[in-house]
Amino acid sequence: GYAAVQVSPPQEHVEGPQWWTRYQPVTYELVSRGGTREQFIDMVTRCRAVDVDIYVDAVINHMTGAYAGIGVGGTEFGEYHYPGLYDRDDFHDCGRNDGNDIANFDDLFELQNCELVNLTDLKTESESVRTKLAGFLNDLLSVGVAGFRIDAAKHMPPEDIGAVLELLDRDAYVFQEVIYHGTGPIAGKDFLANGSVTEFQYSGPLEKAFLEGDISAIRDLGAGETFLPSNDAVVFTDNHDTQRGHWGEAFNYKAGDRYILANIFMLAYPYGYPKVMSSYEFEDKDAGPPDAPVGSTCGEGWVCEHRNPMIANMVGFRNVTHGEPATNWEEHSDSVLSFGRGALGHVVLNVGDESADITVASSLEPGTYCNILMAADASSCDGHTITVDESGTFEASLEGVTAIAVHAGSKLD
Ligand code: LAG
Ligand code: CA
Repeated sequence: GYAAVQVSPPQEHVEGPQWWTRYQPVTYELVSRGGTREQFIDMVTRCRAVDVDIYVDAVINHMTGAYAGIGVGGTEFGEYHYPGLYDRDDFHDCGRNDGNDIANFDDLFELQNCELVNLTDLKTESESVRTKLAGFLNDLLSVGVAGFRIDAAKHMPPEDIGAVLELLDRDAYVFQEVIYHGTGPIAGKDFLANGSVTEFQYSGPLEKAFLEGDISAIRDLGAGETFLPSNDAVVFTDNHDTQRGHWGEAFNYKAGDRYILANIFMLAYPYGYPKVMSSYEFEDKDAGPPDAPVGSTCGEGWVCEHRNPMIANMVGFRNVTHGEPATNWEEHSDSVLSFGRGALGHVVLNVGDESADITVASSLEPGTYCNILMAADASSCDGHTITVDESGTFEASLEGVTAIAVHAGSKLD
């Protein structure tokens, strides 16, 4: 039931083994560590055929670090010179700090006009730059891409992003990466005219609830004044930066069952458009992906969180419960939570190490339901059911750090 997949930047990038070389564009040719243009189109086409959209991570704020080098497609580039594409005049020269780098992240001019970690900063206010950026995005749309994550959106004025999007040949789903934690010179909401925005305040409470076992941290999650409206927010447990501890504590697959519970909560809780992270194993935070091609090779260095049955089956839960608000929120203790989605679904989460036996109030129809976290389908549900009585009540027994999820489609009788 996944609606879409966000893929790594597909354009030509600098050489090097680190994962982040893909965030240094050299040209807008679709040739990258991920494959050739032909392979990219093949992926998009096969995904579309099974109703899975592709969202491209669009790096449009900058090009490479300010140095000369060679791209993975063989293009030689110089400092502020990208053959056939951009020259010195197409880049900002903010005249601040040593070497034009952003130093003060609380200064809006600096944020938008200086260089993010030495990356050559495009004049997104310029007509010719905008035309080139739109040409890149339109090329992606022409091969069937459905949407974009606008990388480093906070480093461009919202109206510059809007002007590029104006030039698109057709509608696309757009979400902008704006790292905002409630304070600063520009907020996520300042970008809403262009589309959705990442909600970076979402994962902190999740970590507190699921790593530390304190569910009060996720009570009314998303209702805070500085949070984006639910319909405009993209939420995630972690992304490729935060899972490496880029801005705060790392929270990722290494937390095991506690991480899986956080994903179960995210997919059950009706705030934002949830994004499940899918990773490869790493120790060194700069390390690039394994050589084994992803696909049939989960386990060979690829974590494939998205295929974990507990996470994957919750995508079905989210689809079934779409449109229903959260109901019957019950905190049975500091570490045991249950809530529902009206008559369409219910979850119980035990974030403590101790087992719990509880009575749960729900709005479910009476009957026997299969716990979708434990069973692939109804035939394997023995020992994994709950029975809802006439009043909507059911008894639940949970080991430490486990959960139960049921929905209208998992009703057995
Ligand atoms: C992003 N969002 O705003 C990406 O999510 C994030 O992953 C990107 O940084 C960043 N903005 C630029 O697109 C990543 C790495 C950086 C890396 C950068 C460029 O987190 O560490 O910088 O991509 O590849 C690297 C070096 C820097 C160096 C820079 C330029 O780490 O030390 O200054 O390259 O040479
Ligand atoms: Ca900029």
